[in-house]
Amino acid sequence: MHSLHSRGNQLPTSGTFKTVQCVANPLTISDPTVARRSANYMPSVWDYDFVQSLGCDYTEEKYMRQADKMKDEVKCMINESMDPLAKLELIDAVQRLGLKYQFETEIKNGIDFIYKDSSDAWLHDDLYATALRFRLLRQHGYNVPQEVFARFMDETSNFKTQLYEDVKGILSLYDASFFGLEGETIIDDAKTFTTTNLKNIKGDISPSLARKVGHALDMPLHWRLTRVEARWFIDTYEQEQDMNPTLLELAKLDYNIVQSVHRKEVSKLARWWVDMGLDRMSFARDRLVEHYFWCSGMVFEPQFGSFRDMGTKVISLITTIDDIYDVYGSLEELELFTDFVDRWDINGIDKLPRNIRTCLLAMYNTGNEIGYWTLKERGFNIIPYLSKAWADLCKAYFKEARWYHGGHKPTLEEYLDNAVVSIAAPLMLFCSYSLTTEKITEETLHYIDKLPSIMRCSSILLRLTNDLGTSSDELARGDNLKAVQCYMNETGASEEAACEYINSLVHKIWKTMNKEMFECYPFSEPFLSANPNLGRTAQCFYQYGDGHGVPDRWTKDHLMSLLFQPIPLN
Ligand code: 0FV
Ligand code: MN
Ligand code: MN
Ligand code: MN
Ligand code: MN
Repeated sequence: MHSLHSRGNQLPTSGTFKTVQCVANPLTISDPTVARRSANYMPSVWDYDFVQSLGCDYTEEKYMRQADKMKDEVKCMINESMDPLAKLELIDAVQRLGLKYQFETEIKNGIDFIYKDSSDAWLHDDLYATALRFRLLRQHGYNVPQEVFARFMDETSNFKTQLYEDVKGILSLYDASFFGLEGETIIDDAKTFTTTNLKNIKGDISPSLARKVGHALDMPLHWRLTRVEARWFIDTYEQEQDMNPTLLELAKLDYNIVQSVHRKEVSKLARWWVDMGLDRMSFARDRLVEHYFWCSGMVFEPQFGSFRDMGTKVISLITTIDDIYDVYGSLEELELFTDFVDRWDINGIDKLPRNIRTCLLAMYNTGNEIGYWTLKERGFNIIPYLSKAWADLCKAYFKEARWYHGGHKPTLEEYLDNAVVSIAAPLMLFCSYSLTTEKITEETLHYIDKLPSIMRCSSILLRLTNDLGTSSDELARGDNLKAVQCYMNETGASEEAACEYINSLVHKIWKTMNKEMFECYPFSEPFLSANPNLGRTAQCFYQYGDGHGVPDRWTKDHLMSLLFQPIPLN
């Protein structure tokens, strides 16, 4: 990819980002006496001229026709009658190839059929099949009891020792165990048992199985983003003895078609970002392409481009304004800023220095444009709700700034109460509802404003994984205590033990999220799935550290394959 001007390689390594610097910013004209800090974030990995010039090769008509033809074939394939295990394996492959959204009806019928099928002789003693059935049924809303695994345990309620040989079965149980609910001790045991066993496999296994085990230990299937998994699984599926060539070819073509849609969107957004001049705010993270990844992680399906368009703008402003509160602004400026947002009134903003004023006006204008769009397209003005979500966010930011400046050390509970808001997940989830829903209602907006459990889980997942990935740099730079440090303070635990505890909370919150996905909520897809998907996106960004602040490693690799490199077709 010679045209890809990656600037990643010339950049300093992460150690240098911790330096705190006081820089006099020449653009700040109103108050040159304020000594401003800088987080020294690295510049964008992506060249915006390049991003704006992206073509979208696979949106041509001929590819659509090819895909439609193969889609018909795959529909018939899924509908065919076959033995239950073969059906489950086919559905699993279709989903992992990223094609679930193309075959919702066929998959649902297949799953219903499996659920109603009372003959379970085919499952007898087969851990692999039992766990596969459990995982797929739970994923589709059927609360299969954990006791289906009891027959694989001995009298002492431990998993039987002869299972140790069955790596395929253990791997299947491992992926199933992430669908557990609070209080399900068999599933908890299964997760511990399989994790330990997969990490210590004795004896020979095939290279292909070893690769699958490594992939699952790196991140369980339930926590993976659809598009990231699809890119990996397409390569894996191609190597399988019994793979279906039509299904594989459709998966590749569909991947490229969706990628073309996304390229077009991100290219238009790069123009917006540069036109706004926000790429030149030296104190803030310049992360337009990464912000697009956040939105496409929440909702990837082609028809929801409006959310990705406006959502990326909102996230970009969130990050810029977060950097104002955390690093750039003085407490006095932050108080003024918070008050303007709370009143949603720009009269008097000239009291603020130029850079901060520019960001405030960008946020205000973009917010009003989004409100205009919903009014025009949906007949509903969301500005009162959107401005409240922004005000709640800025108030939470301001509280953290005051904690930092006052040296306040909150308990974990006090911290999290505010931190689920300051991570901006409620604002982004509000956007994903408002920008993907045809019939916006006042009742639902009020309900969303109260942060129902499913949204709270999503927000905590984002907050905790962010804290695990970013807090060491944040504390070195000067910032309020984050989850890890609050817990250390409160309990006297070591940093290692605190991180372990926060990590255990991530597992716990996922169990609640799993339960919430069984509940009835007054909203539908894609908003429903945007909640767990936001958690998954966060886990992808922060898996090995701060992949958002320092995006030149795994985040860059993901973006290369998600946006910039089509899969070669036969
Ligand atoms: C905040 O990073 C930030 F920019 C995030 C989390 C981007 C994604 C946001 C959403 C999907 C809503 P940072 O670690 O600076 O955040 P805190 O809150 O710790 O300052
Ligand atoms: Mn921050
Ligand atoms: Mn912050
Ligand atoms: Mn802060
Ligand atoms: Mn952080």
